[in-house]
Amino acid sequence: MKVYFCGSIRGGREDVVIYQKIVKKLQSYGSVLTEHVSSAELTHRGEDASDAADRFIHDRDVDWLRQSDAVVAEVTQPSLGVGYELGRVVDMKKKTLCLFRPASGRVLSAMIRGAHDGELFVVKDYSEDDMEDVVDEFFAVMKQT
Ligand code: 6K6
Repeated sequence: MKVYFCGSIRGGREDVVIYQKIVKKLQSYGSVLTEHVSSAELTHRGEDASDAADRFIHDRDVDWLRQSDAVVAEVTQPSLGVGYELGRVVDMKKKTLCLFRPASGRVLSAMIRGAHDGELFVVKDYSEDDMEDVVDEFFAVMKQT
């Protein structure tokens, strides 16, 4: 199983410790194509920006999205890149889980919350304490379908 994990990079790295915990959990289900998203060394600058490097990242990541069997996104920290990836995966009809922490005090974009269909695209409120249970439930349901 190939899992694509989405998390904010240039949108801000405040939640990187949570990304690490999610990626570790996802690795118990398969290979995580985007493990680097949880790297503590990667800053909000997302390495030095250049048009060529950004094109490479975009093309490689869209390719990985196509290859993935499931997509899991942490959507609490708003990120244009994560929003873009989610728009693309809706079109690709991939099984997708969006994880949002209401305790952050933020309100999730209607374009993500409103895309929830309970089957292919699932949006779940969670806390750090129940993250593992929410991920387990997602993959348990996925195996049944
Ligand atoms: C170089 C070496 C490691 O990372 C870099 C540069 N940046 C990116 N590398 C890989 N994926 C990226 C990079 N920048 C954005 N993404 C993708 O967009 C990831 O899959 C994230 O889920 C998402 C983050 O978007 P922003 O807008 O918050 O950066």
